[in-house]
Amino acid sequence: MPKILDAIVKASKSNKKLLAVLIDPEKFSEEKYVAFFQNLPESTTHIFIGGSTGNTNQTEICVDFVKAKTKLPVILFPGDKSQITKKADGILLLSLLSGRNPEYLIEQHIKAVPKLLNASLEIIPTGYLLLDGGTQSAVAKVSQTKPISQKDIPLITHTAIAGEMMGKKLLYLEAGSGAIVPVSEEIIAEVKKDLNIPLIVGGGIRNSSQLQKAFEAGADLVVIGTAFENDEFED
Ligand code: 1GP
Repeated sequence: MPKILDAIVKASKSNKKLLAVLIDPEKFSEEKYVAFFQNLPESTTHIFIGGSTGNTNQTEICVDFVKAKTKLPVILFPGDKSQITKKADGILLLSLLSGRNPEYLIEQHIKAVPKLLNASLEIIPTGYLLLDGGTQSAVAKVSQTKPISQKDIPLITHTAIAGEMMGKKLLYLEAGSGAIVPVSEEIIAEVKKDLNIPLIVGGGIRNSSQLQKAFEAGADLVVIGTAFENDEFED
């Protein structure tokens, strides 16, 4: 039973908004994250763990710590297969549909199979679109792909719908960690119009007004990393 996905789909259908806090295992340390968990917003529904670089060991230390601190679902959001650990509850199996690098469209997935086979991790096929967030993102650098311009709304919407038609269960619009310009409300609304799977939005969201606007435009789940990591989120 795909419990995590079912809950996200249900929430999306009943317009209950979800908030994932993202932890980058490379930046994780126990001292820093004790306070982080004390300050976690009450509205947090998921913990995502992952980054563009980083390895299994760092990810496992981070997952163990997080699981001891919270009962929220812990979902891997891996930059590559080395960040996969069975200790989490689920994994967003990301296909970087905005790019044309086979490594992130299929190669990493093939290499991940030995780790994923027989693991109790819930695997959630996710279409992942990198949009231009106004600065070079770690995703663009590591994946060696170009983000889609936020002006090219037809390309963004068609790529998102193609992802759904290919069987992805979630669609993630990413402006890149630390983006200067988050995904625009116009794009969120346009993508949401014809999409029948839950929509995730992340990158560069630093305050509750931006968070609210993303939800109102149609995001079902918003991901926030940097602002919480640096304790800079403004209410
Ligand atoms: C990055 O979308 C996430 O993959 C979160 O971005 O770190 O800018 O919040 P931020």
